[in-house]
Amino acid sequence: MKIAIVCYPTFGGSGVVATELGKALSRSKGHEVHFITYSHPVRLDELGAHLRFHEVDVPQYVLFRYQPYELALSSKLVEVVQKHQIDLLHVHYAIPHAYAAYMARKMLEDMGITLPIVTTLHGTDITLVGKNQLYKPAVTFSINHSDAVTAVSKSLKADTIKLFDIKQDIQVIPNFIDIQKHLASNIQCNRSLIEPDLNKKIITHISNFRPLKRVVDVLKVFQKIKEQLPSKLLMVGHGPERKKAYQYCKNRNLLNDVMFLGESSEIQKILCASDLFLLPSESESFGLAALEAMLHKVPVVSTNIGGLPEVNRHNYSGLTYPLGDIQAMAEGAIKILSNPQVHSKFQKQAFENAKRFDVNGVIRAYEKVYEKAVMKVRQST
Ligand code: GMT
Repeated sequence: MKIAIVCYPTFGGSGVVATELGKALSRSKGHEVHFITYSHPVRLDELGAHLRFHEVDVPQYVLFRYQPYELALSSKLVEVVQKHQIDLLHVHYAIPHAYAAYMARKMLEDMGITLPIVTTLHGTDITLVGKNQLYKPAVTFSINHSDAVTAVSKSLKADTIKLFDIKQDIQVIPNFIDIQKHLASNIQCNRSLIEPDLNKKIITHISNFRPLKRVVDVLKVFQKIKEQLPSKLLMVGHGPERKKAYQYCKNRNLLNDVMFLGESSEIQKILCASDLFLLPSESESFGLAALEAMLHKVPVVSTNIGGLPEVNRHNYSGLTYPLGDIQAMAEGAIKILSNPQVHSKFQKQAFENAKRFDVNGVIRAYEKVYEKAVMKVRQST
């Protein structure tokens, strides 16, 4: 099949999932995959005859206060679909991708070309941005006019049905990791590069530092852990709350124990050296970073919000707590970290839990959705 994937090219979860999905579809199933987005996706580290990238260029006109990205995207979609005889379009994130996809489909219809559209909902396109009254009609319309819709967790599916007037079936297909690729990668884990004192516990947080990630809660939990156990915190990522988090540490003399690493392409090296992962978010449709931590045998202490309990099983892969319960999160983390037997049990269980999300099952599920969408469009023409 020739599949075009539209996504955000950044470090964010939806872009990572879309890129890894495209790579896996091409590598293990022989599909031809075309990524269409405004810059080279960060995780797209291989290109070839079956894996292509098309940049959406938005001409800048001083005449316009806002440059029309959707217009440029839908025009690019039409161009790529025609040129490469694309069979199906898979858009990740409803805003504005599903909307632009619909416009492209309409333009293509005029040229006698039919284009099935699959939309995958990721989270903030529904729970934060999408439910805004300003966008709601466009998001509802785009979801209802897709040929198939998937959501990355049961929780996100329920939120979508609650917040929008949905006349579509929504299939839950979780995010994924690639166990075989991970095992084959054989990472040389050098913990001492991060912390020479091997007695110190390494705690990690990875996010885009948006307010909903509650990075100050991460720091507060860490402070409590540090009172009981020698430890170091790695803050990985960049975003609006980074300055606030840095200032918090500076004011409390924490900068010797907290490292701000920025956005990193060396997540594997960071996670393989980590003892615990913290994710105290106030909203999370899935929590891909937590799953990636589990793949590296890192237990997760998180909130029990949104899709997180579907990913992080309480008392198995880690522990989950109500939003803002700093004391409980710290006590839970200390319980895991202070006893080597308990820690090792959680490490093994975290990895076992990650296996439930292996790429192979997920790829097959997406292929079935694609086949159904193609059939649906064929039958209606
Ligand atoms: O919040 C982020 O980390 C970015 C955001 C995105 O759109 O890339 O992540 C969303 O999609 C990820 C992949 O499906 C999920 O793992 C995240 O939980 C989800 N974020 C939220 O729901 C807040």
